[in-house]
Amino acid sequence: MKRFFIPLMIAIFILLSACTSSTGSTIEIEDPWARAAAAMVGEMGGHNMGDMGTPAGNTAMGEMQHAGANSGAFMVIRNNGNQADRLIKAESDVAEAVEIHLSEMKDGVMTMRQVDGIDIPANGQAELKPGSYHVMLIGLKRDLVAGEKIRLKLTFEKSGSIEVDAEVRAP
Ligand SMILES: [Cu+2]
Repeated sequence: MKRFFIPLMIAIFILLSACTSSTGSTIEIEDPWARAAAAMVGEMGGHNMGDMGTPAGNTAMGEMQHAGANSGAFMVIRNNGNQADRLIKAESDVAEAVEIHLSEMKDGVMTMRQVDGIDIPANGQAELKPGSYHVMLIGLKRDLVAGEKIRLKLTFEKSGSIEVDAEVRAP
């Protein structure tokens, strides 16, 4: 009996550790959503950008009023693990390009810039919200209509890729 016992314990131990490591992701995405926006660059979008004479993404208006063709996605990213992780990439089929951005107040003006990633502390969270970190959807290929869902693929340094459906909400 004792002969079997030790190998059995070893086998169980290996199984358990394989399970916990393959469960892998300790990342949880809460309440993902994207801002409704029209893809077309028509009367509004087109000439507005030209008239302003400033590069997109560096205007005083922040992400609220990009020419119609952009949108933003927001969520809370929870890390239930004991190791810090980092969001390093975001992708979606609905936009030509997807970047990770940070909006900030600078001298009373809302600006935003691209960042390399967003740290998700161990047993902590990062909040992506208007006026702060966000996933920038640049060059919408189609309208984002309130009520529908769009697929986002988020890639983390340690946890790999996670796909989520973000609900489109009216601005
Ligand atoms: Cu942005």
